[in-house]
Amino acid sequence: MDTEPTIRFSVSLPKSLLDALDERVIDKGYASRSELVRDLIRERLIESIWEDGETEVAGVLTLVYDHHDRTLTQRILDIQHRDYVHVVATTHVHLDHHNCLETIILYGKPAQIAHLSAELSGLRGVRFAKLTRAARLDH
Ligand code: NI
Repeated sequence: MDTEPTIRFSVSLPKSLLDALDERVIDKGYASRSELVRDLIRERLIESIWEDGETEVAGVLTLVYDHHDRTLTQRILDIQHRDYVHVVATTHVHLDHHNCLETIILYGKPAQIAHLSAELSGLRGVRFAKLTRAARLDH
């Protein structure tokens, strides 16, 4: 990675907002305000890339589901095979005798990823589902 110059700039905030920021710096274990602000800006950039809808993005879908429901396992597999162009990788963990945890890394246009993710998340027998939005960042 090439070393880009870091620019300092000042920001005016109401005191209470700055206090809330500092609280978050401490709670989350950040080394400095700058680190936290950089992360917040990147989060917002990723959100705008997703909202824009034109650029390909990545998503990580986490599912926890009932291992004993064999038709569910089959439906999860069928959907991924049908939409294989958007499925980059899958990791399956047998959490215990009853629960499977699966992370599915998805890649494509935001609408495609959101649709596929909603389809998998909405299957009967899925006990937990969460999509983490990610994207390529140049900064
Ligand atoms: Ni399993």
